[in-house]
Amino acid sequence: MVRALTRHVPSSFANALSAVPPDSPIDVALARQQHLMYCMALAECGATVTTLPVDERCPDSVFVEDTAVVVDKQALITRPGAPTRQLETAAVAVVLDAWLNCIPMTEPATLDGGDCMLVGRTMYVGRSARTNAAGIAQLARAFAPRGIDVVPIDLPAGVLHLKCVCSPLGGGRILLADDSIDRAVFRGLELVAVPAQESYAANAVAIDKRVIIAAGFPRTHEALAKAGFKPYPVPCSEVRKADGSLTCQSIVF
Ligand code: CIR
Repeated sequence: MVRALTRHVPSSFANALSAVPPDSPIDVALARQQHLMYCMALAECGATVTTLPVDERCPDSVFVEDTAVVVDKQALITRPGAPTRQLETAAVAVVLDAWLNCIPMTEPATLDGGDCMLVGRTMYVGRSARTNAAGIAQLARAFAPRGIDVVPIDLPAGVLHLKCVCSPLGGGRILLADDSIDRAVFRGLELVAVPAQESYAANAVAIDKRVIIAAGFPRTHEALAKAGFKPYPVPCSEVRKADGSLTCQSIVF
């Protein structure tokens, strides 16, 4: 059984973090519609979806991916790198604890789940403004007993998280934006290339052969279909204004 944990969009999402102020303000009603479509796509792809209630104190809480990293039946509850996001983890830990063995990350470590990409038994982790060396060390320690090899990766300038430019497709395959991370880093993996002008679409949620992608990226859609996947485009204009995309809206395990 595949589970997906998501979280409802608060009204305070209008004040979510963004590196650059968006051209137009976040439309919370539209964000809620798009979130619903995202949850429906997860269900359509075979996941059993659990959606946590709204927490108005946490504008960025829809980006639940950043709060936990799951491998097998174990979850590392993170300390998100943005201090305003550290309140988000408590509710996630409570619900994950029903299904998984949860380990809390401790100070001074910080890490965002968006920096972690599991491929087979390798966990690639971005060294980012959100994920520090102590966070990477605690990640490695948490999952070493499960045979996970942690591989840190330097991110290109201006990239928020590792999975902004790549995401796992299952079975040793990844989606990777051209002109982002050197392909040599992923030697041995099969790459599905996303053209540089569609790099936003390199963040996608794969469940078996089905892949939820951002709507409006025809070349990525075509590349995935050609590689044997079934793409499910969903609109995500509003999360994009807050530097979010697809994987960040769920924890799939
Ligand atoms: C933030 O800056 O933390 C949020 N506005 C966006 C987080 C997106 N998370 C992700 O891609 N994993």
